[in-house]
Amino acid sequence: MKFAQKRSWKPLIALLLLLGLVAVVETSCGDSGSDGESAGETAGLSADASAIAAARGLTPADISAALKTYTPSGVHDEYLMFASGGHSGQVYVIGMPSMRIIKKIAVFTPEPWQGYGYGAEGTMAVLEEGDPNGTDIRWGDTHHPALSETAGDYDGQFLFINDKANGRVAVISLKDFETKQLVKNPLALGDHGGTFVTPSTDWVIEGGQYGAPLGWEYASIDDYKTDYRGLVTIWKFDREAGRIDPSRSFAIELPPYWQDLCDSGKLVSEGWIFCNSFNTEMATGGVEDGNAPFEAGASQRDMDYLHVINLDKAAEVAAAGKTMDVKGFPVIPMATAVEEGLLHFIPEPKSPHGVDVTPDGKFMVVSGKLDPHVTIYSFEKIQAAIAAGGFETDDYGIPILDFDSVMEAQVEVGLGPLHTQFDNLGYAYTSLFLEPAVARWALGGDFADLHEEESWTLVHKTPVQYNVGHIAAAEGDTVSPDGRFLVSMNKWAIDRFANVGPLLPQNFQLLDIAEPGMNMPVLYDLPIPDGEPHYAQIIKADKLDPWEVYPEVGWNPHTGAIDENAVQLGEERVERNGNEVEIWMTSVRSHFTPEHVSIKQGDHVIWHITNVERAYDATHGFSIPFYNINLSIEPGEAVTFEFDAEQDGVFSYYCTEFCSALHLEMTGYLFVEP
Ligand code: RUQ
Ligand code: CUA
Repeated sequence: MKFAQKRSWKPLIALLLLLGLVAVVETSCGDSGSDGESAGETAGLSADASAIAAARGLTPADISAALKTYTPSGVHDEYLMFASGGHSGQVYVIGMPSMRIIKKIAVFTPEPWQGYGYGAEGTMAVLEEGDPNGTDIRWGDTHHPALSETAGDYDGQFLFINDKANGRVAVISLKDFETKQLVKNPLALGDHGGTFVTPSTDWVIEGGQYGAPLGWEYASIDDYKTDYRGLVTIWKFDREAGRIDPSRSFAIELPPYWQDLCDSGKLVSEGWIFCNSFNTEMATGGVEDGNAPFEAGASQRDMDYLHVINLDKAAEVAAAGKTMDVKGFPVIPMATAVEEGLLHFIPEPKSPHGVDVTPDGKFMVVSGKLDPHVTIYSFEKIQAAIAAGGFETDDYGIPILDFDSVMEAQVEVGLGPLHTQFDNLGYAYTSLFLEPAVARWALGGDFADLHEEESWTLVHKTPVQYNVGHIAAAEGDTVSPDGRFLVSMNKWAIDRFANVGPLLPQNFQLLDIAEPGMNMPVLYDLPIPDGEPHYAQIIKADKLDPWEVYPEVGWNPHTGAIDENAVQLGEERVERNGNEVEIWMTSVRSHFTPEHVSIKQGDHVIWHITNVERAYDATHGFSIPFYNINLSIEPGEAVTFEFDAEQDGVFSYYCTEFCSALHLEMTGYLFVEP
């Protein structure tokens, strides 16, 4: 009788009809709430459908959620979400609304399926260029993915993501979904507020985090105020090359506050960036020596500082060479930034975390973890305050704008507000870590025309399970968000899934935000078996145009051209030059040529393989035991690896992808004669 009390079934029946689930349509759909009827009878569902719903204990809300997310076999998702893979150092690609995981992109961590970091020269080189001082760092704490933009809209060409733990930024091409570049920040060992792109992707912003001496020198913590610094790094992106160009990049020296997240201005505020900070107390910790722990020391003040940076001006100053050199990298000194008028602070409450610019670029929304409000600043008022001058300054001489003169509004949203996203209905959404919930609130300014609620007011909250960090809405960081769907990226999963031991997955919950007002239900829970994915961006799938196979046979994905050692069918060979042996091999269903390779113990081996297939999905793997070689060679791809044959014996190499009926026969022998 559970279903008898539910609301009208008519919309649901219409949906079921669309899906062909209703075999028998009753002419008189019972009034909702009529006593004594079963769900099926009330709804006019087919006997089959209502029996399934009853057996599984599904409510009408469940069935509606299923209908909104179920994606039949072969039907593609309308959106793709690129989610940070957290400590896995990778990126997840997830279809929406189905919430099916479609791919994992290897970024900072070797990944065997993709043959990333197991011999293939291109991938080894990418990983190595991210190594600080030549030290192998083989993981990352990925935080904030950023899709490339053109005129403030995702353009589907590139993805950037940072590694908080080691202060690195990655560039991924969305032509083949492969990592092309890792950039190690020469100034800092860690970061956080990255990556964020400017509306045309001229610049990729990497904000800092914990104060430290620039260039990772040693300095005593007693000299924190003089020797430790904060930082924001501005990487130049060369779209043509598909790479960050460190030689045209620069950084800005900041006080040793802990810069946190950043966002780029857009439209009216294009050319500006906004980074928040905490620990303006400059607490230095040392709880073991009787000092206040960081958590207390760094949250004493009611206000920290939003950093307002004129990026266009900073780029001019850097180009004019008004920089200091730290480890060969140009840094605009704080004093220069003040002199040039490119850096201002705004007080922001309390223990700030997220800063997000509205789609029209007119407002900056800040959340303080310990303040139940979001605070909204007006870009116009910020400009007026800067023009008016007459500022107070902080200890480092940075001008501070008056809070009241630049604040537009505050909205009380609830406990532990963190991050804000936007939709197409004039609403903003803020994650509430402590409640935990997602709050919908009504924007003001030009957005007021889009909704019926009063500007700058809370509209609704949907509880989420549990402890939400970031949220991501469809096209939510662009100048024209799509609305419709929002994903709550929850850090705790507790009771949502089967017990899998003390280490639990994270929980991504899909929310339906298509309707205005108070209806904002959770539709789906997706467990993410990696800790801890932070942020995601969601792009309309039809904006992507990836290759199905590499453009030509012999393609090197890391140079973006035909490889000089590409091998065509019939050109396979083995050549010896002293104790160096070079092999040119092809792969095609279902054999490698050659199938026998005979060398001597102690030889240096250079091995090229070209997958000459032109068929979609005809990938071959290649593995050699003992030597830690494992490749994935996609159709058209040319790969090279090298090793010293120190171990003698007979080694079966084989294709690791089940590519054909005779895949098991796709093998060969490497003979290493003692
Ligand atoms: S952060 S959960 Cu690393 Cu983006 Cu706020
Ligand atoms: Cu090629 Cu299996």
